[in-house]
Amino acid sequence: MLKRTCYSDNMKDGKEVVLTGWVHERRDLGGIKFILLRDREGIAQITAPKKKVSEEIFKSMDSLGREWIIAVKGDVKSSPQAPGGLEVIPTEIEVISMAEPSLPLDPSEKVDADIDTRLDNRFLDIRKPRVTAIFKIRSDVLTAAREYLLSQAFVEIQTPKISASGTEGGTELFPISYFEREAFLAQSPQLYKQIMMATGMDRVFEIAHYFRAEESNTRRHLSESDAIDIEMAFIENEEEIMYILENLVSHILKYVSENRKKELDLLGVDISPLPKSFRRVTYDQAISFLQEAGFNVRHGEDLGTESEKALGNIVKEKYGDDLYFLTKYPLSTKPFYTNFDGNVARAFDLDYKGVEISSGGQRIHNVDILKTKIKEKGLSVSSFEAYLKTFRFGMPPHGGFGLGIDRLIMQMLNLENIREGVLFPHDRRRLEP
Ligand code: AMO
Repeated sequence: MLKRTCYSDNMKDGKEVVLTGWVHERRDLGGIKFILLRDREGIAQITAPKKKVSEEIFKSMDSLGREWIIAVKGDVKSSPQAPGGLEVIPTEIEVISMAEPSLPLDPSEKVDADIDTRLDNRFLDIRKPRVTAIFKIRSDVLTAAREYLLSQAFVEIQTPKISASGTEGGTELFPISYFEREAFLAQSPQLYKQIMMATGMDRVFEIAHYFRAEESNTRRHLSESDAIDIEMAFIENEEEIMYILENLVSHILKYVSENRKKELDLLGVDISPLPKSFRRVTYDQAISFLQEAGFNVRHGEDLGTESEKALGNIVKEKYGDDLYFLTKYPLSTKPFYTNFDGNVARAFDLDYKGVEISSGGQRIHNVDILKTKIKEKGLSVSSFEAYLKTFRFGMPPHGGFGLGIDRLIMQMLNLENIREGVLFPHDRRRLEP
């Protein structure tokens, strides 16, 4: 097999190259034939003028089908009309793998496909340069997140994904049979990351997969999703956590805008301007903004999807901001572990263009108060024994957040559906591929 010497975006005029990739398109103008060859980094034009290539090559180009995999050896020439201003005059073409002629999805995007057809044929869908671009950006989001958190003395950890209890409210749990007992797939690393604060490790983060049995099939919920979670100790208030979160998100956006210009252009996305610190909108302000705009929202309730979306538009119109914190929620809307001042939770959400991408806050670190709050939420103290024990032998004040990676990608890249930014999304209806 011919061995690839470079990707399509790294060819040099006058050099001999071997490219490997998929037949994106074929054109025959009689005296000259073209193949558009697609690889991971773009599309290269293979140009075969009858007079300049061997008869064998000229003929063999007719037999190639769409999405066949080929290796092409040839000479690079400048050509103003070709993608990237270069074309390859082939001296050898090798067929590596053939494709059936009737494709279930068109990777050249000449024929539109709905989201279900795309996801049913995800391996073909991801061949589209615009879809590949999303996953290159996603990889950079994780690189940038690790870079920032490590620079702030966070230690990366992994915690169990099989749990004895839920953390974020019982209804969204996936029960599993665990030998003779019932167990659940992890909804978040909440209890473990808090337990880590009793170990002396101070600042930890985890990037992992979580499971929630979301009943409704919305454009922003998945059964399996990914998150960046942090927990940090010796804090005075939730502002210290918000500081880390805004700097983390700013770093991610900056990193992507600097390293993925080509991919962002392909997706038609401009993620500037890049704010360093994000506006704080209190829950009370948010409710008044929504009521003034005629929305029927009641003080004391969590904001629903529609209110969040409307608030996103209001904040954008009033202040020009895409990213903003929602602070000072009523305590009743937050989980049992949330610290508080009276009826106000010391917790926050981070919204991006009207969608919640993160939530977090300062936690309760007094074990007696924690037990009271567990009971108040109608949960049983005994099922939290292993967690509660760690609060009895020296637990510093602490807090953290969970940042949904899939939601961040969806909002950053203006994707219509969260599923577009996930390789193989699973939801209530979809378990395959
Ligand atoms: P929360 O439940 O708000 O907080 O989740 C944190 C973030 O995770 C993302 N997310 C989801 N994304 C896609 N599909 C889902 N079904 C889904 N559920 C959640 C969202 C959300 O903002 N333990 C707390 C975090 C903390 O306080 O540290 C928690 O899990 O972007």
